[in-house]
Amino acid sequence: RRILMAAGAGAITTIAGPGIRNAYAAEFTLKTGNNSAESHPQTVYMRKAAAGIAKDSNGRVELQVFPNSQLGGDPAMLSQLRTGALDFFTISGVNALSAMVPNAAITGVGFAFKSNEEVSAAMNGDLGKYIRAQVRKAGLEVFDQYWDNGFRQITSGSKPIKTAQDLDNFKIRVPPSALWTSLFQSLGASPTNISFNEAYSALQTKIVDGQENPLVIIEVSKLYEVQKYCALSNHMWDGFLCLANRRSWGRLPPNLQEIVTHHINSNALEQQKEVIRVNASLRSTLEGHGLAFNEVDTKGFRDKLSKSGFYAEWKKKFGDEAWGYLEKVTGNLA
Ligand code: X2X
Repeated sequence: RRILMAAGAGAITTIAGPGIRNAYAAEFTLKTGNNSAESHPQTVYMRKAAAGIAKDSNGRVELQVFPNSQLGGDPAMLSQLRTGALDFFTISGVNALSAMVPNAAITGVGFAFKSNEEVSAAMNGDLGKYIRAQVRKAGLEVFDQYWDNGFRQITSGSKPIKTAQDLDNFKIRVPPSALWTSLFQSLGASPTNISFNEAYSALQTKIVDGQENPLVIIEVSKLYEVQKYCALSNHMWDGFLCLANRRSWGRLPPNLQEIVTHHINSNALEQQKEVIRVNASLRSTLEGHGLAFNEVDTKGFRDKLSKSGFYAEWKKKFGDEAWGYLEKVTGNLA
């Protein structure tokens, strides 16, 4: 390979065909998947990580990025990760992962975090450490830095959502997750679990009236095409964990593990900044696409959650240790 490279890249282009491809393959090929669009910062920065890994490993490691649920919905990608068909997978701990690691969902407690500073303190502190330990106990590897998704907002195709009452019987798509279902049931809505790759068509065919996601996703996945209103509810913060299959990871020698870890974590840090920046700046862009924005009666939402017993129920489910790490950052949530 080195000799051919020295002869010039042109030579390779000329002779490379399907049968010859393997002669130039990396020593380690790793596949990673996600449910985000190509232009979502999650995909953009994962591709940057892949480029850095290829460069610093002198081509020995190739990280192939499959965005946009190309490999299937989140539950399917999680299964592939567990068997090793997929080596890496970035997914929200509140999403399908919570079926396997229930306490990874704790960041999704309604109205827990009030700012990006609180999120960062929690995820870089005891709560993040605790969540990653839970993931490892379940047999998966996880990188230390989280990837940001952002604070979530409710969109609707039928009517603006301003008060908790507006959610009564509102048909809303939520990811496949017990916490998400409980949160919206407690708010009086009628949630349906739908993987993200099927969310757009569920909105388009009006199987559901609405969904909730950060503005970046509403923009890059063009959800504004099938929704009319956006309520700035900030009802939940969400992020992604970069997971790895343990056997795939173990195949890499330590020096290559170090290169991969460095690029995944450093790009996650850049991705966090980018998502915060974009989520904060997209309102006028989305208004330009015809989405009508409104503020919500946050206190009314929170009161409804408290009265329904949501906080008490999930405190019991997550347990005192995990809940303690959360409240250390957020203050009392009951
Ligand atoms: O499924 C969603 O709504 C998404 C893309 O935000 C997550 O992965 C949790």
